[in-house]
Amino acid sequence: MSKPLEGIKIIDFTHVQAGPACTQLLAWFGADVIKVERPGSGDVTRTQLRDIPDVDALYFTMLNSNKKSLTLDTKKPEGKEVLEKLIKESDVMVENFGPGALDRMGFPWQYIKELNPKMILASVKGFSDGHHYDDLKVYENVAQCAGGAASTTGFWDGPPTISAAALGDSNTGMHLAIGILTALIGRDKTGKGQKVAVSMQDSVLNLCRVKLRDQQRLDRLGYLEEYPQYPHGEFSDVVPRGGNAGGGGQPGWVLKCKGWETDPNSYIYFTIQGHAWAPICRAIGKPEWIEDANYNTATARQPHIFDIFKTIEEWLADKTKFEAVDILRKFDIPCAPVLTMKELANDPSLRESGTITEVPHKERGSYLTVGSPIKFSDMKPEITASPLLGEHTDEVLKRLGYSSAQIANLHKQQAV
Ligand code: CAO
Repeated sequence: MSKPLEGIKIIDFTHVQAGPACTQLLAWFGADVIKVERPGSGDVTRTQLRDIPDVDALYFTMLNSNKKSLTLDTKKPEGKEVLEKLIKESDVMVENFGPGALDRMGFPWQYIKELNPKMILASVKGFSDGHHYDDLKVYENVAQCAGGAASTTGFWDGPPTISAAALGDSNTGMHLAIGILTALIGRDKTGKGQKVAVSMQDSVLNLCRVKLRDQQRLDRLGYLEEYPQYPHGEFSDVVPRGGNAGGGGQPGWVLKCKGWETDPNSYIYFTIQGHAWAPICRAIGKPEWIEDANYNTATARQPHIFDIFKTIEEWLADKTKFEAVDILRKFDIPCAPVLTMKELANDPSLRESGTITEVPHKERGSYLTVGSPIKFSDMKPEITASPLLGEHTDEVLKRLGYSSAQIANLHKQQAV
């Protein structure tokens, strides 16, 4: 089956996570993605947090599937020449170097555009161009702090907290992928390429949209009724950390289940959806609360919401998280067990759908990775292994018209 992005040629000049996550997604959907890496070392994640000596680390393999690897020292003249040829024949170039690195290398946007007016240059930086921090190098957690996630995550009596979800890295890569696809559609109409830039700060903030909503509500009202601080605690003039409170109009909390004393993940997330109050009362054996004026509206419940959660926890005390969810699902209550990475890795439904997938690799044997979270009716992306360093160098050079003798010479000149 042909894939929608087949024929789209992408120069993947990315490293670490934000850029590679973007190009990996496009490769799954059929794009021809050539990862350009420094000879000898390649993407730093090849060697970071290795679990097997001398074999590409999972950090690399899980972010670079379905790609080709071309080693090229783009600071040497012969490397620059190859990159120029690639730019002329490609559709997209993706990069996430530190600020100014591409310019210093001799490939500013102006020049790339001259080489190929149809080229789409897609860049990730920590901060957007012109921002007063636009000279900073940025990693995941830095972006979470700069984008508003850290100040609003965690508990009010603890420090700002980082999420394990890659809000700064992979999330920015996903934004960039949307930008690239938009620019490709735009190019079909205008015949012209353009530069697409996404900053990690902006991408985190985009996901913290509801917290900016809350800041404006707080400015106006002085309180936020769905936060645990209401009505008994204090609010300052900034959005506080709300622990595990629900971010929308539905109160919710992480509740203990049977075994929580020894299993740190024996919890469910329980949501009190306003219109589901009667089923909730029936599910937890409190039918008398259905019509009780102290309980039968969201406003009436809010002052003693934590007593309500405590009662639900008492009901949960003799049920595992899985048993609890099996009961609550019959009452249509939005809830889920708190799942561990081990449980997710072995989840038969995720294996079946391809969201967790096992990939054979030339040197590792096989490894687990997260497959495409996007499902199509007419296409199932097949996840193939990440490339070894320089695995496709000769193949790509041949495609660019280099002879065997020229390739051998290039190898000599590029040797580290
Ligand atoms: N051949 C020759 N040189 C190469 C090369 C190649 N194939 N590939 C990269 N380089 C050079 C670059 O030209 C640059 O050199 P100069 O600094 O001398 O101009 C250098 O390698 C890379 O620099 P860098 O600033 O990108 O790398 P770093 O390790 O110092 O910083 C990071 C890493 C991620 C902090 C920085 O790249 C960054 O801020 N990127 C933008 C934000 C981002 O994407 N962060 C997310 C990373 S995922 O957590």
